[in-house]
Amino acid sequence: MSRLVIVSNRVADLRSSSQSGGLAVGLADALRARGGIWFGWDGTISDGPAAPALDDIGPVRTIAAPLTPADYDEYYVGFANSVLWPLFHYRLDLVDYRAEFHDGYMRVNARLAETLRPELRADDVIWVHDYHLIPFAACLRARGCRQRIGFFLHIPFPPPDLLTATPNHGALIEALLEYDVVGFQTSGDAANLKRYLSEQLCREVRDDGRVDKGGRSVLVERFPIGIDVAAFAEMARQPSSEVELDTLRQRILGRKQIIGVDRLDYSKGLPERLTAFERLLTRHPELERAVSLLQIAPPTREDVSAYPAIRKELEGMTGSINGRFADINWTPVRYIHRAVPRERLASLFRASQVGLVTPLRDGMNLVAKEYVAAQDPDDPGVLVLSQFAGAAEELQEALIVNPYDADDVADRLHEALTMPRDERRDRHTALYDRILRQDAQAWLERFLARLDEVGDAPAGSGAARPEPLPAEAARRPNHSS
Ligand code: ADQ
Repeated sequence: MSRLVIVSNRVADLRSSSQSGGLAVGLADALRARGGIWFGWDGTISDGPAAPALDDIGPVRTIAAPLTPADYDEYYVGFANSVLWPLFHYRLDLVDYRAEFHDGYMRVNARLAETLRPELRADDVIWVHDYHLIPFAACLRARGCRQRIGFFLHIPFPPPDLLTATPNHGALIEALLEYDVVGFQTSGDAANLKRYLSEQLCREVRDDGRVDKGGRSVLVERFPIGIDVAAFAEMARQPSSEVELDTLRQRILGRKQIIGVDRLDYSKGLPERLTAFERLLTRHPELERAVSLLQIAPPTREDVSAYPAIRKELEGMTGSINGRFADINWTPVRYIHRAVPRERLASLFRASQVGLVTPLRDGMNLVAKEYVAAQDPDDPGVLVLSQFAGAAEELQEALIVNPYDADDVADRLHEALTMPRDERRDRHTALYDRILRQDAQAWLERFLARLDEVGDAPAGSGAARPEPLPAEAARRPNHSS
């Protein structure tokens, strides 16, 4: 079997036993099984010329390169997180396009490709991840690399109308066609690329998702990402004394808990979520002192100007809701602005009667799947999920909401808090079954199978098909389902 080469913005620490989750663990296992390389940024900024650090761990080599201050400003903070991230999350208002950002993005992709090239073997299979590295295959191809190269986009892919608002969009998308497989989280994302290709680049996309480019064919397909369900469920079953004490206290007081867990990002819909919670308390005074919202939102990308602004807004709203409703022994919104160990997160999910996941736009949203995995199957909580999370395409038995509509979210929260146990169990069984069948391992195997068959199998043969969508998924999510 060919070696696997993973290229991502950050290189996972394969020597640490506490990796951040199923995805890194799954990718690391695949690397150990096949042998290969994990290549990317080491997370540091280095003023002078610095060689990348090589570390050999059994059959796996990690190669982690630093960025210069200009690379960090122009490539990472600039083009990746001030242009592509807002653009791909449908936030044209937050796009800060500058020519030097684009130049830095292309320069860093080219330099990273130049660094990796001498390490590659002719029959390697290369898997590139996410929006930081869209031109990476084109940079390798320009250096004579003919290996199979796949790309997976973890975030949404916008419709053509939005994409064309950014200079250089044509070259960016042409670069995608240098990959052999281009994977997206949802069928909507894949459809957006196909529309762009046919409308803007006049390229025909065949029914099997293949596009011809220079004598090769590129496969565009949906590969919905999953979590390590069994491991997360097991973690949630382990007692955490701190959480148990809090749960006991809540139970004695007859209180229920709604939980939200997100990086503090404007795409996650946090102010809208607080507005909806406030609406719930206003419309249902009987819930005062009977329900609280625990929002965990660790800081992220604070060098990008939009992020301190959302933090300030959230802190202001939390203060205002608590000022309006709090009582001596009841705080309606508990807001934690730091990372929490995964074990404790799992216990908190299990101890919360409602999981509130309301991004304004999200590639998948793994928190939604983690909340489902963590529940007690005999007495599960209810997932309230935004129609704009990629996960909504699969998780139709959640209560699907429009995060912009505070009344809708408040109504569904009330429904979740009062839902009979039988209905909660039925919904949870269906959701659990789906996340189990489409877990991290299934995602990884299906993508690699598609990439392995490049060049030796016609479209539609060999690899397993994706988990079919729920019957309703092709239509707009139905609130009453
Ligand atoms: P993210 O935008 O980071 O990921 P998400 O999919 O929800 O969003 O993953 C976040 C992860 O971080 C989860 O595993 C969650 O448990 C963890 N996390 C969040 N807050 C935490 C906290 N306070 N402490 C500890 N852990 C915390 C991007 C895309 C998503 C896509 C994923 C995977 O934006 O749409 O689902 O990649 O492809």
